[in-house]
This record gives sequence, structure tokens and C-alpha cells, in this order.
Amino acid sequence: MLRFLTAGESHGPELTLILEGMPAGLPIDPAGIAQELARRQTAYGAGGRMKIEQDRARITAGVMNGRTTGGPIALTIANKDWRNWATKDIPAMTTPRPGHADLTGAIKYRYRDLRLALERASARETAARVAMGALCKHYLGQFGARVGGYVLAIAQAQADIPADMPYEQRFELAESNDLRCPDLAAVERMRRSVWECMQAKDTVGGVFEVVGLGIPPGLGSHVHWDRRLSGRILAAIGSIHAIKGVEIGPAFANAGRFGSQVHDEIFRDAEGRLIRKTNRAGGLEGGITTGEPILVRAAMKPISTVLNPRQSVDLATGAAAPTTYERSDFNAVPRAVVVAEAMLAFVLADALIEKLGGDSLEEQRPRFAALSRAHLDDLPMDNAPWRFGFDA
Ligand code: EPS
Repeated sequence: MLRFLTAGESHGPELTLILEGMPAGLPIDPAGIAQELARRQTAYGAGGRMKIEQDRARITAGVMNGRTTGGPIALTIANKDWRNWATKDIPAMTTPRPGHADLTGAIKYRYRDLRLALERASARETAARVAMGALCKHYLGQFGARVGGYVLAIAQAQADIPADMPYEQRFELAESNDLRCPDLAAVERMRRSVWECMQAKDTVGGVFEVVGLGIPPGLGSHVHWDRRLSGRILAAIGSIHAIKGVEIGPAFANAGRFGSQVHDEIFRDAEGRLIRKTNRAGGLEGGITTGEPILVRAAMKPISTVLNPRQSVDLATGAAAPTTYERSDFNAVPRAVVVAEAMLAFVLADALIEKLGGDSLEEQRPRFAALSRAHLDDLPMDNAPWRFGFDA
């Protein structure tokens, strides 16, 4: 239902985004987009480029009089650094960095300079995704849903977040520091870790969680592989630069437990609501949302541009050669959280639009109000024997 495309090189004039499928009548808040872009720019251990850029989205289509028209939304984000690249001869880059798309990109596209791979493979592209995600967050917000996130670990420094700490509080605490972590004691350990990594001219990765709140039950479907929302979420988060692992809920920990210890038991309350006391399923059963928070964890590898030279081969001479340094981040985990929020918001907005149908918010609102709930009233059972009846 909802689709997006991005275009643009890291040091080209600008990034371009097209988002198609957003219903008409959605109020667009430019300050909200600017705020999301600013969140993506800040982190302890960010590289020099973020001192150059001050990302601002310029909407050029699909929004009139402050609201979406239903037409494709287009926006651009200027690369301020373009000024520094536009008029200079760019030195040849022929020694691929391990872990980056330098070598694989050149093999695939027969590039004669590795920078052609770098320019498009760069995580600069995620600025466009975050602007897109801000629009999806506006949409979800119309139905009382929101997406947030926070860092759980950077290198060996792990956060310890009490299981009963409300998600809103986690989001708020995370935004209070430049490691984007709700455990303020862990923040100092993380800061030391990143500082040590910078002294050692190295890079770090980490683990983070993004969460969808207020997402109604019944989004996605069990009926076909590409309609399972779990798969769509895993693919979307796994598409982010440097993300090499994604799980829904505590999936890897669940894998080591008995089923009786994992599955969230179902209870009914006095009003007939069907409730869960745990959410080890991460808000999804059978590829369909349960109504519980959507919990997604991701593992980010350390940034592949390492200041310490790595062993490689100069493709121009064929000789063994150390990598040369390209400016980059030391720690991008807190920034990746914002990108993952954008991708989760995209998938959830897509699934909600699919569920509600309709071309405008006006059409969608009554449909949202009529969605079935996890409530006995909405689940009448025949409670009688029946037959498949294929031969009838
Ligand atoms: C990146 C390298 C750095 C990062 C960049 C991603 O850029 P530069 O080579 O210009 O220093 O700053 O990220 C961004 C520009 C951004 O906006 O996030 C890379 O190689 O992926």
C-alpha cells in the first residue's frame, strides 16, 4: 500500500525521497520532521560530517495547505558537504575497506573507482528514510500509536532496564543523553567504551530496541509469507546499513527455553477483555499484531571504516595494501535507533493503511473505530461441530 524510494549520493547535491500511498488529509508538521532529522544527527562518537550537515527536509509535492493530498509526497534534503566536493578532483580510491560495500559493489557493477560504491552505500541515505519515517509517525499518531527506541548495548557496555519500566519513560530517558540509553549508569560505561574506542582509532557496534505502542491487534496476516508482519518488520530493520541481526521480542533467549516458559498466557478480565501479563511474543503471533507493544531488537556491527588501517589489496596494482582512512563515525548505534524507528513506523503505517483501506483519513477514522478487539464481544464462536465440506 505504502511505498518509498530514495535517491542520492553521500556527497552529491541532495537526497530525494518519494513516499507513495499516504492517505489524503494527513496534517504534516514540518517541525516534527526537523526534530526527527536532528535526532538522527546526534550521538557521542559521531564523525566530523555531522558538524557540517544540518539536515532539513524541503517538501516539494503531495502536501498542500499543510495536509497530504493523496498524491506522491516528494522531499529533498540538501547535502551541505556538496560544496566541498563539487569543484575538486576526487582522488582515486582503489583499496577496498573490509566490511563496506567497496569490493562487493565494484564486483557487482564493474566500477573502475570504489568511490562509486561508497557514495550510494553510505548511511547518508538514512536521512531520507528518517524524513519518511516522520511522515509515517504523523500518520500513526492520528490513531494514537507511536514508535520509539533506545540503545541496549554499545560494545561490551550493557544497559540494565527494569522490566516494568514503561516504554514512554524509556524513550524519554533515552533522549536525555547522547548515547540514547535509558539506563543512566550504563550511559557512563558506554561513553567510556566509545572514548576508549576513539583513542584506539577503532569503531564500535551495539544492540538497540525499537518499539511500536498503541498498535491495534489484527495487522498483518498468517495466510501468506509476504503478508506476515513479522517478516516485513525483520526485512525492513535488516535493510538498514550495518544491521546484521534482528529479533522480535526476546527471540534468541526464547529459543533456549521450554514453550511453557515462553508463550504469553491468555486471561480474561472482568469486562471480557482478553489480556496478556507478559509479551515475550514481542507483539506478534502468527505474523499478526496482538495489540501488545511491538518489540524489535537489532544488532549493529561496528562501523566498517576503521581509522586503524586494515589489510586489503590495492586493485590498481594487485599488491597487498593497507586501507586508507575515510572520514566516518566511531559509534553510530544511537543514530541507528532513529533510522530503525523510521523503518518500523513505515511497516506499521503500511499495515494499518492496508487494514483500514480508504483514500483519506476521513474514510479511515470510522473504520479504525470499528476494528475488532481482543474482546469476547468481538469473538462470537459457533461452538458446534462443522465439516470442511470440500465435496459439497
Ligand atoms: C558514512 C560516512 C560518513 C558519515 C555518513 C555515513 O560520511 P563522510 O564520508 O562524508 O564523513 O557521516 O553519514 C552521513 C553523512 C549521515 O548523514 O549519516 C558511511 O560511509 O556510511
